[in-house]
Amino acid sequence: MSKPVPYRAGTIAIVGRPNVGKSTLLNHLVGQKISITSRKPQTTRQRILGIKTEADAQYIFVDTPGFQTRHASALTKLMNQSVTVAVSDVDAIVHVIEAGHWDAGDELVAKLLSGKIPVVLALNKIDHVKDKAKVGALIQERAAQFPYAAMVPISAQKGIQLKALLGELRKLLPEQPAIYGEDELTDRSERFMAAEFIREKLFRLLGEELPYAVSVVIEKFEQEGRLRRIFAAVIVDKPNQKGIVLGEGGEKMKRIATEARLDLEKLYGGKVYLEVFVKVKSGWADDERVLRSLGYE
Ligand SMILES: Nc1nc2c(ncn2[C@@H]2O[C@H](COP(=O)(O)OP(=O)(O)OP(=O)(O)O)[C@@H](O)[C@H]2O)c(=O)[nH]1
Ligand SMILES: [Mg+2]
Repeated sequence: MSKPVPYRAGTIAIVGRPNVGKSTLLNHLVGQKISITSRKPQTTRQRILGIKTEADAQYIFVDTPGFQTRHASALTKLMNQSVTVAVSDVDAIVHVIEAGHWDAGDELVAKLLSGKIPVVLALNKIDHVKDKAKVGALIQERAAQFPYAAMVPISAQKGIQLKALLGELRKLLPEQPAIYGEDELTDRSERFMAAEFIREKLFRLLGEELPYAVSVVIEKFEQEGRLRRIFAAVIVDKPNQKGIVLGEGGEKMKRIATEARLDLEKLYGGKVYLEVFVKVKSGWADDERVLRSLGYE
């Protein structure tokens, strides 16, 4: 008779330099959009859990901000700190890099990994790589540098080889019962998700620099049956940025709010009434006290 498969559950930190596809990976693994993504680096600012429960295992993924050296501010300091904390207290780590590419940013992340917690190297965006030999060469090079538990080329966006990645991760989780309920997808509140989804639209719809000068606070969140009524403030750094966020005749803000509302309705499974204002708070990203009041940990 074959032995029953033991149940495994544990926490896995997803780390890497900015923009390698960590949040895209978390969303695909969990099967639901939880963590915001954009083509701009430093989209994720705070740690967020994404929980995947299967018949034989529960994977508790921790998405983290991209570990970085640029834009030194109190905000980036807190972002880097959250990565350092995340990698110290988990059962396994996925280090995400771009397939066929290794640079100083990746090296900096590798230095955070002590060797005590097993690391799986995920070589992401393979759909984007023309020269597959480069991926093989990098795998050999990395294997000589660090005792990875596994190395898996993947595409987070196209869902390529994610089963193989999960298989490797399962082996690294302790045998224990599930920690979260079957229907739980994240540890974050609906309020937090609302602020994040609005921030995603700001990242996607504003120019190159402005997204880094904005933050979002939920001022009121009410629920009446299946309707959520949300009042949010977009915090900008300088008075002239207010007009840019609003756009001509408020058009830009209208689009930001509409796109955020549609995403939130999908996430909550109910109607959303969303009102978004813009407020000026100078130097918010440089002041740790202001950051804490805005909800940054
Ligand atoms: N071609 C391709 N693009 C991808 C893949 N995975 C992610 N991307 C893109 O890479 C960009 C960054 O993705 P994110 O998931 O926001 O990256 P991140 O690592 O979370 O970034 P930060 O939170 O800023 O550190 C987005 O434009 C994604 O669509 C992939 O497998 N293939
Ligand atoms: Mg991210």
